[in-house]
Amino acid sequence: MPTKTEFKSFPWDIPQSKPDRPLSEAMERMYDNYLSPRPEDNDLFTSFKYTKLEGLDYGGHDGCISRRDPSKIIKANGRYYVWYTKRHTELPPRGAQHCSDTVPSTDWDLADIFYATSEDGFTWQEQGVAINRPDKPTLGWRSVATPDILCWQGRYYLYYQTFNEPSMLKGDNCPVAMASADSPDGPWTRIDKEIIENGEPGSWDQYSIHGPSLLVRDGKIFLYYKAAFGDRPEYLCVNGLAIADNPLGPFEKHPLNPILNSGHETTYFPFKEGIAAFAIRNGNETNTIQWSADGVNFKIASVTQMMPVGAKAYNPEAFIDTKNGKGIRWGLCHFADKKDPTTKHSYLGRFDCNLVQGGSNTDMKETDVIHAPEVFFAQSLSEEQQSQCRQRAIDELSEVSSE
Ligand code: AAL
Repeated sequence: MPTKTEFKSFPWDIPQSKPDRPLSEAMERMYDNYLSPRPEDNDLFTSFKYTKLEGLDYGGHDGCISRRDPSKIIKANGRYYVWYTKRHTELPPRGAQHCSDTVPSTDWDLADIFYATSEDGFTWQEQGVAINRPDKPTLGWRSVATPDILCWQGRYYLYYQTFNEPSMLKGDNCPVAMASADSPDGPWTRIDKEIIENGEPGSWDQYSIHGPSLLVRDGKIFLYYKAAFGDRPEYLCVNGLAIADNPLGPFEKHPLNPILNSGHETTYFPFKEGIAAFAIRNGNETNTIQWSADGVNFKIASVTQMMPVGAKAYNPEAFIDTKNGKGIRWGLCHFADKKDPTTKHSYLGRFDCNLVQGGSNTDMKETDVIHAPEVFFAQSLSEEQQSQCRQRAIDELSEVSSE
């Protein structure tokens, strides 16, 4: 152990590269794990801003209309396009035990894929359905959800989850199918079959491929996805990668899958020579932005908070096979309103961020995000937890006084 006199104190001027002196593990990490010692100078650190969208109707937010899980946003025909899960049912979700042919089990049950366009990214016009539920027993007859878009050789491809039973009957079980079109306005030609098969029995992705997220890299189609594994309620959400030479597949799953150990929903974008990803919740690395040079071996690039749920960005570089991704500034996400269990639904919103190369101006790089007290108190103890905590305190007091 070196004594204090053997080396100088850590300097006042923040060294931009690792100083040649003994360092604690935390300070080693500051230089080894992040792009810069200060998050404000880290191109892959951001805070997030949120804006409500104009133009989409939710029928008074009574839970019968829901929009969630938006796709990446693309620019075409002089406007922005987005696809998403839309549920318009006679009743809000009632759970797998109380659902029927017309009553949804979950927020994404009995849903179709709709699309909307915008000229400014804030006001959106719903244009109608892109992919509806086919007749039983065609794949997806119960629900089609959580789409993402791929632009490949002048054609458009939508990949989406397909349900043949109400979600949560046995789990959130579904494979992915695909449809293609010459124009983002359709008409869409559907491939009503599993385009990426679920894993073999006993494997982590045996029951589901969720949230397909498409990028083009190395001349190939990279499809990232999430699966929740383990018996519920003890499950973990991790992400995998499947790669294909053409949109119809075959999609080959990466031998190192899963490639992200945390993250509910998938958000991926090219950054510098590699790929960046959001790990928003579920798992040890919740609230992190990660990066990998090869699209496979991800490391934490920054730790942040209030990350967008179900987010996809406006990302013109997603399909150009770049090796110098400039990053993202905005996208759409969803807000799941579960406050009143009888009107559960979700709505789309916009997020803004500063995840661009050289975007080191400190706009949207706040480490000190202050939340309103209500945000904390919304996480209140249940009555049961409160009475347990009271009892524990009373017991502890009596232990001390009996000493
Ligand atoms: C989402 C995604 C997938 C799940 C469900 C609908 O946020 O993770 O799409 O199946 O929830």
